[in-house]
Amino acid sequence: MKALVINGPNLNMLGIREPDIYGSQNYSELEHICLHAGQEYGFEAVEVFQSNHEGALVDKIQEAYGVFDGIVINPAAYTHTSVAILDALKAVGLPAVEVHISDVDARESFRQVSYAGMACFERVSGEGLAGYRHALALLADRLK
Ligand code: CA2
Repeated sequence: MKALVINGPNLNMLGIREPDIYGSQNYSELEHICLHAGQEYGFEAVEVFQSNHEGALVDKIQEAYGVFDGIVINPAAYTHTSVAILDALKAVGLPAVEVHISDVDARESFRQVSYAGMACFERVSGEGLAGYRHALALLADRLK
């Protein structure tokens, strides 16, 4: 079982600003949580990727085909805008879990639309960085 964790724009800024919304842990801690959860749930490998660029996120999803068994994705702002990311997830057909650090449904109305979520079998939202661990648990259950 191999998992790819994908993070979208500005998530590399975690811990630097807006701690009231996204917490005070930084991006390295997010990576650590994912790698640790991967071991805990029996993944042979977990790769954690981040980009601020939509096309790079699409490329990474495509490259996952035949390499990874599932995807955990926080497309960040592209959640609410990107049909390209939705299409890439559909194209590779890998089981995917959508994760958000904040509770997007309790925020602005524009955050309540998720294109990527239409290609995901589950969504985790509002659990902070612990949500990544939860998402990997859901993915492991699905793959077993
Ligand atoms: O709650 C989430 O995980 C989001 O995907 C985060 C995105 C936001 O656009 C989504 O609506 C919900 C924003 C990520 C930006 O992260 C920052 C971290 C620190 C400082 C500023 C932004």
